[in-house]
Formats: sequence, C-alpha cells, structure tokens
Amino acid sequence: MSTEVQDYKKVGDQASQEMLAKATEESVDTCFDRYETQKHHCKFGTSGVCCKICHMGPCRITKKSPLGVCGADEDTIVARNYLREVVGGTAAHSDHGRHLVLRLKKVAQGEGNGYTIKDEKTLRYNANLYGIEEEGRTKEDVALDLANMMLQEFSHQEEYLKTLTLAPVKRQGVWENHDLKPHGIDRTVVEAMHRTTMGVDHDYKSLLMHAFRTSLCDGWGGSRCASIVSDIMFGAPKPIKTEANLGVLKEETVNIIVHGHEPALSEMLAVAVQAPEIKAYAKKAGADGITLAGLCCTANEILMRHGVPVAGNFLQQELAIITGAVEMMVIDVQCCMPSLPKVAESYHTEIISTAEIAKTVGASHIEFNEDLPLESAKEMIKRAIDNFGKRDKSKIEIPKQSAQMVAGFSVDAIKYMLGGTFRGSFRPLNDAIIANRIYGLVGIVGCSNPNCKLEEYTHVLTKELIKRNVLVLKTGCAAIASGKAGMMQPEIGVEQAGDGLREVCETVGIPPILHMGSCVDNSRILEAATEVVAEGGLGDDLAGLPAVGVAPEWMSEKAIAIGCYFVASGVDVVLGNGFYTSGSPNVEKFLMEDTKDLFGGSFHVEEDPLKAVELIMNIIGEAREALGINKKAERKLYDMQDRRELDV
Ligand code: BF8
Repeated sequence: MSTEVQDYKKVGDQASQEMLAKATEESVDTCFDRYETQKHHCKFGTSGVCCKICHMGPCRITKKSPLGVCGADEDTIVARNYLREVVGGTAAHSDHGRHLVLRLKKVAQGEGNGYTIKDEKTLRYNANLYGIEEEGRTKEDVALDLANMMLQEFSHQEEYLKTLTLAPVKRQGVWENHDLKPHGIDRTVVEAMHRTTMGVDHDYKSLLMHAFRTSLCDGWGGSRCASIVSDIMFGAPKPIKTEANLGVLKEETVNIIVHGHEPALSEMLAVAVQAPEIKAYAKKAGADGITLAGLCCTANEILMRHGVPVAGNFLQQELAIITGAVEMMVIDVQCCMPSLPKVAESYHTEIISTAEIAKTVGASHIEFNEDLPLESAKEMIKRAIDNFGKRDKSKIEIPKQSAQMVAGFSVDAIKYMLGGTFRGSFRPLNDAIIANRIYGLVGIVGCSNPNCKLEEYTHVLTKELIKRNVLVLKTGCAAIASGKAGMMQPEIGVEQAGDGLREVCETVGIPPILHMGSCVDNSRILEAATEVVAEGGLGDDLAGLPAVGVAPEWMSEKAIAIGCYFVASGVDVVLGNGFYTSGSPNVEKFLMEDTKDLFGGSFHVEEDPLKAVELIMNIIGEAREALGINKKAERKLYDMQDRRELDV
C-alpha cells in the first residue's frame, strides 16, 4: 500500500480547501496537518507484526527475529491483531444497536418519555420476520417481545444468532458447513478477546475464521438491530430532499452541528428546534432562526428521516468549526476526533459530549437525560443560542458550496419505488439486471481518509460505475461525498448514467445512486441483496450475485468488520487501501484468496480507482456469465410476453 500523501491543500472539494486555507491563516491544526507529521508510518505497525498482547515484549517480527518471546510467528501476530480490529468494529456497531433496543424496550413498557413507536408497520413487519405473533396484539406488546428477542441476540450463550435465519437458505448452509454461525454478540466478542490473549489461539486460520464469525454478529446482528429499531422508533426512511456541505451553515442563524452515530439525541434535537419557545429564544438573541446540521453518520440518520442538512463527513468535522459560525457541536459516539475542543479554542464553538461512554477532554459533558429527552434537547439548544452573541465576526467565513441531494432509500422505499404500494417488489430490478440494462449492483461505503486525495477515489469510481450501467448503493461518509458533489440529485445522476441504467431509473423514478443511510445501515444492503435473491432469476445465494462491495477511502475498524461480513456473506469487497496484514503472506492469502473458496467472496485491494472499476466490472461479468445472463443489453423494457419468455 502506498502511504505517499498528497499535498493537503489538494483535497477534492472546494469548501474543504477554503477552510484548510483559513485554518493555516489562523494557525489552527487539523487532521490534514497532523497526517503530515505522522506520515512516516512505523513499518511494524502497518504490516501488523508488532505484538503488545503480553508484557514480555513488545515483540516485532523481522527476518532476524522471526518469533516473539513466546514463539508467536508473523501469522499468529498479524491474525490476532486483525481479529481485534474486527472486534472493535463489531462492538461499536453492536453497542449502538443495544442502546436503541434498550430504548425500544422502555417505550414498549410505557416509559418512552417522548420516544414512541413511530412506524408500526415496520414493527409488525419485523416481528413477523422473527416469528413473533403480532396479530391482534397491541404495538407495545409486540415491541416488547421484539426488544426482548433482540436483547437475546446479545446474550445467547448456546443458541445461534437468530437473524442469520433471514439470510438465503443456501448462505445459512455455507455458515453451517464452515462452523461460522456465531452465538450471541457478547459471547462472540468476549471469546474473540479470549482467543487473542497470550497463549490461546495461535492458528492464523482459526483466528481469521473467528474474525469472520464475529463480523456476522455485526452485519446480521448489532447493525441489523440498530437499523430495524431506528426505523421503528423514528420511521423507516423514504426519499427526501436535503442539502450537503459546509455551505448549509448560515451566517444569520444559530448553527448547531450534531456529530457521531446514535440517532436518539439528534432525533430529539430535530424535534426541539421546531418548538415555538426555542424559535422565540433564538430571535431574542438576534438570530434569524436555528440551523441544525449533521456530520458523519448522525447526519445520515437525521437526513434520511427529516431532511436535516449535512454539514459534511468525517474529515470535515474540524473544518466545520473553522467556519467560525458554529455555536455548538454536539457529539455522541464514534468517529468524533479528540482534537475538536482544541480546534474550538480558536473560535466560540462549544463542544458538548453527551454519551456516558464517550468523554473528551476539553468538551463540556452534558449527559443526555433519557428520562427528559425533549427538555434535555431544548436546554442544549438554548445553551447554543446563548453562544450566538459570543461570535468573533472577523473569523466568520462560511464556504458557499452545498449541493441538493435526495436520500432516504430504505429497502421498503426501494420496493415501493419499484412497484408501488400494492405491487412493491424487487422484480423490476431483477428483470433489469437479467436483461442487462443494469449490469450489476455495487455498494460503495465507508469513510474518508487523509492518506489519499479527499473523495477523489469515491467520485471517480461512482461516476465510472453508473456510466457503465451499475446501480450504486451508498452509505456512510461515501454517501455524503456523493451528496456534496451533487451526484445525488436524481437529474444529474441520471444524466451521467449509461443508457440502460438511465432508462430504468427514468421508468421507475429512482436515481442511479441510492443513499441507504449510515454505516449500521450497511445491513440494509444485505437486506436488499437478500430480497434480490428471494425475487428469483439471479441464483439462490448472495454469493454469485452480480454485486460487489467497495470501501474506497476507509479508515475505521468498523469498515473492516463491514468488509468481513460482506465477504462472509459471499460478496467480493474491493478496498482502496490495504489492511495492516502485509507482514504475513499467509494471512493476506487467506483474506484475498482462500475466502473465495470458503465463502464465495474475498477481499481485493486496488489503490487506483480506474483499475478498481475494471476489477469490479470483471467480478460482475464473471457472476453474470455463471448466471447465464451475460448477453447484450435488451433495447427496450420487457412487456409481460417478453418476461414469460425469459430464458432463466
Ligand atoms: O460509521 S463512514 S468515518 S462516520 S466509520 Fe466514521 Fe467511516 Fe464515516 Fe459513520 Ni462509518
């Protein structure tokens, strides 16, 4: 993997460039500067051969010292480190899910304190999926059973994760045959830490298999629970218009940014900013209203449901403060840089940490009061309004750039768009794939990372793929990147799409790039792929679908867990930069090759986005060939007669 860094001023998007220039003028350090000082990476770290698991070391594997003090070789050390990264990612997504499930339980018990079951249809649909009797029962009773069932997904000691049964039957067989089915999430994570402690599991293959087993707890467990419960309590997303990039901040309004991942607080803030007394309070302070905007996946959660604008993605969190126009940044968990209070020292911005498990030195910690959530949210907003008068006007500079976008494509919303209320199904999508108007499906997910030119890879890849008739599904910061670039305006996306994809998009009214939500919502991509299999005509497993996952600019342990559960589900995953595994050719071979035989999908690393496009097209082409659908695109949409004659 190349660690060559671009000039930090060469970030792709203009708004970020302007803020970086301002940061330099005002002597404010950002992650881009710190990347420069950190860029001579330790080769033991990047190759994964540094072991700090016991205190006889640290041991580092070299040609001259090929074994650690205990005798662990590079394969054991690299695989152990890798498994611990997967554990980190799985734990983060799952704990997020757990908090939401616990909240749903309280709602069901009549202690919602402002939270409700907003989407009864989604509740009953999912209760049915899990075999929970719902007919003739109150929504609270059903929700209580569902919440208790989901809590057991964490605590099962002997039973397997129940959500696995929602996967195609053939996939369940693959997991069974390879002994990959995880027990409860908590048990699996604890076991992973046990396996990787000194003197336990030393077989790299056994360690890596547990990495894939653990990852299933994420995609089919914790993340899936998080998405389902969020939809039940806050509403399943539907297509909604909004705007993205730093230009959504306004000079004349109080600007509050919500940043992190869990939607519970941000949902309440979205409600509270609408309260008449809050609006009046802002007016009294001389502001022309309040702008609530999101960053990272909290942004994705509230934009998918309320159309709340997105200030930016991961690498823009410091840049938002540098506008000098942010009164408050409310952070919860995950991807919130510890540098935020330091950056905020140069401005009037107050950083408020809100989660008991996520404290940051220099931030004011105001724990979110779960018993009085709306009041708690209003107090926070009033505090932000009080900061409005503390602005240093000479430091305010808000970039003009922002782009309109459409988001909100839950699986249910896609089904509805494809077939309407009464005929909602994936049939038109499957038919379009079979007829080669849509060549395949690609999920582009994950972060932004200063180790490459900001968002360039994501943009090149996205544009090239839609041009080649690939329908793109997006989540996380990769989705925000496309939103900022204007690619999520259906008209613009459609204009850039190839003829076949364009025709389908225009006919059914979907854009060629579908924003499906936050990173836990990658479980929606699995759900969509499962629907495609169930619809028929494209094989009987997730493996073999003309579909690929890509994490172009990933940086987080969570992205590794996501990649692993895609691969374990049979989907090939292309990474824009590699893992910390190069110190063990055996581990790399297992991840990049052996997994293909085991699961039907494997990892691939490709740093060049155009070469990645070729690689993806080849993987999809091979899948189409195997399915017997690699024929020339049909020139028109099928009528019923044509459909009956389909040779599949
Ligand atoms: O969980 S894409 S930088 S914000 S880790 Fe973080 Fe990566 Fe963004 Fe959402 Ni996902």
